Amino acid sequence: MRDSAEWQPTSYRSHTIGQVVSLGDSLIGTEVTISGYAETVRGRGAICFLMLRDGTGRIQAFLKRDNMDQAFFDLVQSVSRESTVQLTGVVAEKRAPKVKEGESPPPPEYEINVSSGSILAIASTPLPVGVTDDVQVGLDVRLDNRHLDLRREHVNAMFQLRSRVLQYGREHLIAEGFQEINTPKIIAAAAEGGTNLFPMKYFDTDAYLSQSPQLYKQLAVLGGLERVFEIGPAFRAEKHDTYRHLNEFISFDIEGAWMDDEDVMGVQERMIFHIWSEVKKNDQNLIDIINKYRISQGNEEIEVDIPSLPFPRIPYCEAIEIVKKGGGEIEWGDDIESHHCDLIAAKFPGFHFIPRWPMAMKPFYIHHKENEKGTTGEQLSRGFDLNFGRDEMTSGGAREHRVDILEENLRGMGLDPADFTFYTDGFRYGAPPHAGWGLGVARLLMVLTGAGNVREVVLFPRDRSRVTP
Ligand code: AMO
Repeated sequence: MRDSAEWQPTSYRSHTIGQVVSLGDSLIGTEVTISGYAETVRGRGAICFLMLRDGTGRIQAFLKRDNMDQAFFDLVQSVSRESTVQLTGVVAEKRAPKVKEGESPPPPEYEINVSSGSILAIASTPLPVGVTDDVQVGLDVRLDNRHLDLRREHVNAMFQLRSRVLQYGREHLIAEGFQEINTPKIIAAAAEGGTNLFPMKYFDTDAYLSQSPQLYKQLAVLGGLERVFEIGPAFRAEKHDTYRHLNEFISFDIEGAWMDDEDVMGVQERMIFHIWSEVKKNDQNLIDIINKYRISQGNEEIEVDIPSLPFPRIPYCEAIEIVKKGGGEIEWGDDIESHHCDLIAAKFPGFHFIPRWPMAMKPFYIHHKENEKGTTGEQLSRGFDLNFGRDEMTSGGAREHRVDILEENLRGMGLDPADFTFYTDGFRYGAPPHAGWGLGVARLLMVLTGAGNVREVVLFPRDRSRVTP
């Protein structure tokens, strides 16, 4: 439930239920109007009890037929679960349960003695997804009915946590001098390779949905904004069908002038440290709600373990050796896949960076690593990943800021520099060395909440088979 202490009255309520419950004593005898979802109705005949819930709490309402419009009383008595109801009544202390001698009484609870109200919208029956009961339905049914799924306490808690993570991330970056930008999502050239673009018609020309804010965040820095960040959608037409890939995801990006790969790894680890510390300090109630559900499902509880700084750095060449020693099949120059990451995670279970990938495996905008070659003499880069366990959270790196080399890189990757002049022109008039990263928000949330599927922490996920709701 959300803290609503500061919420102002609205046309539909004088108080949130959370305010009534927490102000308690000081509201006894006061008339309030509350609105919420009907959870249960008990009692027949002349009196009934309605449990009402809003996003901030739940409270029992006491209704007596003689005290109100009788038609309204009858409607409430037969109201279906999850219908929305507005009630006006006086706050009273609930009769305390008897306690045995020597036991201390429980804290007081409050109820509303209703005098009037109205049914705002009747819920259809049966509910396709139960809100307060424990009936299990599959993820697909839940996602088809996300509007109801979100009313379940632990699902709601996940999305509150998501909002907190973004808030703390923003907060940290702003404190480090970054400013928030928004870059276009309709674009003409691929940042991350041409194979996984969603094409679209833009009036009479061809355009694409953006795979990453990469080129534009760099242009913002080249233009003098110095340190920028963006939290926005990225689209990838990848035919993946996994627990961690979606075709639309929220990418949390930064870019900073006068910074290299080490500098932005520092920003990343400090930001994650801040997020974890703030969640631990402020949001244990949300973690507890998620744990209550996890226990009911026979899953282990999650704990917010604040990671220590600095995160381990396991350079690509070393990572390959760890995988080989662990019995994994891998050669220098291969991608490090999830099953390889398991072998690395056995040694480094928490967050860890994998810096200095081979240059040939990195996009054209990545800077090479000077004075250092790979095991077989190949060029290394200033590109890095951040992993947790078997999953990649982030890619990033120092960028090439010299336009002639950039154009050479483009040609080397089979791309035509003429298609990128909107980008390369940004480097022609003095370009600061710069670096940045892109973090998959949902992947980070999976770590924090213990969710086994990225769809759990995305409101309306888009995958190969899902474009609605
Ligand atoms: P990259 O392509 O590695 O790098 O993406 C950055 C991070 O975004 C997340 N991610 C995804 N999440 C869910 N579904 C997907 N299909 C998906 N694809 C990527 C991952 C990944 O680590 N421009 C660079 C970043 C940079 O260098 O600044 C980029 O986009 O967590």
